[in-house]
Amino acid sequence: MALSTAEYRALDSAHFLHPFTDHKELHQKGSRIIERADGVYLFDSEGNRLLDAMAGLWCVNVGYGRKDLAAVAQKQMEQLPYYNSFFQTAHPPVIELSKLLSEVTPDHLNYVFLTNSGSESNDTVVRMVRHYWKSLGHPEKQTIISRKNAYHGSTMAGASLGGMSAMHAQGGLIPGVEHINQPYWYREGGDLSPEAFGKNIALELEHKIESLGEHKVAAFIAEPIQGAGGVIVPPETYWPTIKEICDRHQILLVADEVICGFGRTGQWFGSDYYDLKPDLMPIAKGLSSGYLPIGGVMVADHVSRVVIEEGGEFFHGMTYAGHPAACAVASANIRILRDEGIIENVREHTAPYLQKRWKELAEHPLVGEVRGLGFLGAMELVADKASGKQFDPGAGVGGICRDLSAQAGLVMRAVGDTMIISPPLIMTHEQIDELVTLAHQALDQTLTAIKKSH
Ligand code: PXG
Repeated sequence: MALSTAEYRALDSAHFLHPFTDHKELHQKGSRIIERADGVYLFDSEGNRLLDAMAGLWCVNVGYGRKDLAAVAQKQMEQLPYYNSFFQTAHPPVIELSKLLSEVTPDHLNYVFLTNSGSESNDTVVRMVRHYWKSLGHPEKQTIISRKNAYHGSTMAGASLGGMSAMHAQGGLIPGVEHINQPYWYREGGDLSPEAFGKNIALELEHKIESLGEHKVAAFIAEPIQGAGGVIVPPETYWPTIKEICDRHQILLVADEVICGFGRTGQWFGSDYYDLKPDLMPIAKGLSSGYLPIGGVMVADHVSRVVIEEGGEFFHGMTYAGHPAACAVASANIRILRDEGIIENVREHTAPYLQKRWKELAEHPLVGEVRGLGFLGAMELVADKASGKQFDPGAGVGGICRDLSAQAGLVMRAVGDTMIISPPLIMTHEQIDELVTLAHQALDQTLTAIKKSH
C-alpha cells in the first residue's frame, strides 16, 4: 500500500487508536508517517530525514537496518514459525537465547522466564515474587514497594507497580503495591546536597518496610535509572543505601532493566553499573533492539531453585512467550552487541563524548539542568534559569520544543518540560555533534516561540 501522506493520515485518523495519545489533538494535526529507517535515521512519508535520538522508544540499541537480523527472522520463520513451550516442549532458539542471557547477565542470574513485553515481564514479577514467598511458607509476604513516577508498563500490574499518577487516576489498580519517593534531586532535593538527599530518599524504603511490617513485604522494584519518568539519575548515595536495606531485610530486589539493559549505561545492565545484584531482573526493548517483540525476567539462582524445587506448578505464561523468531532475533542481537564491541565503544568512547556535548546545552537560557549517564540524557526547560522556576504546565513548552525539534530533523521525547534522549548505541561522534546542533537549534526556536506568544 503506497499512499500519499494525506491519505495515510486520513485512514490513520479513521481507524487506528494510538497508545498514550489524545486523539482529538492528533486528528487535528495528523500523524507523522514513518516509512523506513537506517542506522540512526528515520525517513517519513514526506521525504524528511530525522535523527532518532530516542532509538524508537528506548529500544533500537543496534540501530535500524540490520539485514542480518531480518535474515535470521526469515530463516527461523521458514523452519519453525511458532511453537510453544508450555507442555514440556522447547525449541532450539528458546534454549539458545536462555543460555546466552545467562552469559551476558550478572553471574547469579542463570534462568529466564520469557514474555512478549516489559509490561508482561513485570506482571510476571508480581506473580513470581508472591509465588516465591508462598512456596517458602510466607503467603502473607505480598506487598511490593515501588516508587512514585516510576514506569513499569501498561498492563494492570505494570501500571500498578508504576507510579504514574495519570495512569493511576484511570483506575483499576491491583492491590498490594506501595510507593515511596523517587531520588529526583533537581526538583525535590530542596536545600540538601545530592548525597544527603539520595540517602534520605533511600531510607524511605526502610521506613516503609517498618511501617508495613517486614513479614508483609515481598519485594522492592525500581529502574536503575528512571527512564519514562524523566531520566532521573539517582545521587551516588542512593543505590548503596537501598542495597544495604534490602540485604538487611528479607525482601527481594527487582531491578527493572527494560530501559537500562543491553548497554544503555555503557555496561550490559544498569545492575552492573550500580552493582545491584538483583533477585529478579525484568528485560525487554534492547533484548531484541525492538526488531521483534520479546521480554523476559532474569531470575537469581536462589529464587529459581525455589520455583523449580519447591513451588510446584507456576500457573503463568503467554502463548507467544519464547516465540522462535523473536528468540532467534534476540540471540542474534545479543551477539551483535557482544561481538561488535558496541557496549565497550559506548562506555569508552561515545558515551563520554555524548555526555560532554549534551551538557554544553546547560548554557542555554531555557535550560535549568542537564543530566545523563551512558546513552541517556535529560534537559529541564525552565521559565527562569537562576531559580529553576517551571513554566505553567498548560503552556506545553516541552511539547513545543519536541515539535520544533522534529521539524528541525531530530526526535527527542518530552516528559512534561523535560527533553529526553536515549539514542541508538551505534551513534557516532559526528552524529552526536549533529544531535547537539539540532537540539540547540530547537531550543533557540522554542525560546523565540515562547517570546512571541507573550
Ligand atoms: N519497564 C520499564 C522501565 C519501561 O520503560 C516497561 C517496563 C514496559 O515495557 P513494554 O514493552 O510493555 O512497553 C517500560 C516501557 C515513554 C514510554 O513514553 C516508555 C515505555 C513504554 C512506552 C512509552 O517514555 N517504557
